[in-house]
Amino acid sequence: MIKTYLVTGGAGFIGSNFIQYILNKYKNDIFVINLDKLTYAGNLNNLKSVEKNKNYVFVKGDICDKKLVANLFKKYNIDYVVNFAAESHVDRSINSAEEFVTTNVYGTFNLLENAKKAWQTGEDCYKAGVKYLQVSTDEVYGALTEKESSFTEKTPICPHSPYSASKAGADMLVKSFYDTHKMPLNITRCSNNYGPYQFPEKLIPLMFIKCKNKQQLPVYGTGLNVRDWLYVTDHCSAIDLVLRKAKPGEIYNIGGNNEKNNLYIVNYIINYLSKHFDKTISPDLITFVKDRKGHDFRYSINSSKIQKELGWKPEVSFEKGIELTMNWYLKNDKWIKDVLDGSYKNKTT
Ligand code: NAD
Ligand code: TDX
Repeated sequence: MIKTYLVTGGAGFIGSNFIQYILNKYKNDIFVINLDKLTYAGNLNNLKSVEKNKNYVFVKGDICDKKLVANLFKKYNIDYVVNFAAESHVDRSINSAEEFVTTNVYGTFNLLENAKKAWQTGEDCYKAGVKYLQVSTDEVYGALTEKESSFTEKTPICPHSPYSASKAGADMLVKSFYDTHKMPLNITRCSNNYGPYQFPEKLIPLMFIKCKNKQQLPVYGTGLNVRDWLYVTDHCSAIDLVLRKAKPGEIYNIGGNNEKNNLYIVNYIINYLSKHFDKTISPDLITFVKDRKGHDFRYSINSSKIQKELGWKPEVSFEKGIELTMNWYLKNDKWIKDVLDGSYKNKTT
């Protein structure tokens, strides 16, 4: 039986990697509808490799649009919803949070409500084999000090930024649809991703581009804040596994055991580019700038639950993942140029 996916936010960084991952893995056994509003973060150049695939269709639209989402459920026999659509950048949420609340909270509610209507066959009963998966983040747990132990699924939710608060709000709504209506769903909470197609507002692609152009590298505060880095295809494989294998109602943390501080990451990029691109690139480019407001000190994920229950493990080491990422950005000048000059926005189908 062909499985039909509604992937939202599939033109963004992780969503586009996920669509390529599943089409490559399941081929003719799946059909994928990509619903994306194409905000500044949506880029159809990310999906060139699949745009002619007969098992894939792109729909430009908003997850908050009630009619549109209801119509998609009427038109297609959707088995899986994977909700990547979100405003995802912490700094933007500090400057202006409204879109974060609208898309991340209301948009999630609209998807849940429509999936429930389409899938429900009786009180607390649903069509066989359907599932809603909410792609959440480790940031909903708040921040750790240097010594505290990693976040588990039992760590209390304690978000600090408007971004993480909106993601936490969405998580609570999703959980309520399980607790109240027994809707078949899961939540995944992943650590910082990196890899091809990441929008260059996030640390790794931003530093890569600036470094390559020998521009100053803006490190917030002391540069000692810690993130737990995971290569994007390892996130995709975890989502795939949770969607297909996990018991409804379960929450899974996903992480690669790769805690690094920001200065380590920036120096790694500098060394990589000075070795493989231009040997005059040096740490002199590092510039310490004003700290991010409410800057979470450290994220660290304990992913033993998904490893034990579903047999997931990360396949790509940090060194390999950075090499793959740097080489991808080095080879994809045109992708970068189109993002920087805004011409990526001209592609709408
Ligand atoms: P992204 O910003 O690169 O992409 C988001 C996508 O969602 C874009 O294509 C955008 O056009 C689309 N979108 C935004 N608002 C929409 C709306 N109202 N309707 C339809 N589409 C809309 O984000 P990303 O980094 O790929 O993250 C994807 C998801 O994974 C997010 O939910 C994020 O919270 C979560 N997450 C990200 C990371 C990370 O490190 N990037 C880590 C853990 C979890
Ligand atoms: O210019 C910069 N300088 C800098 O020092 C930028 C953009 C970031 N930083 C620091 C802030 C963070 O400590 O680097 C670290 C990583 O920053 P981001 O790439 O903005 O990621 P983060 O804030 O950790 O959030 C990310 O991980 C979890 C994603 O953006 C979220 O969508 C995801 O949920």
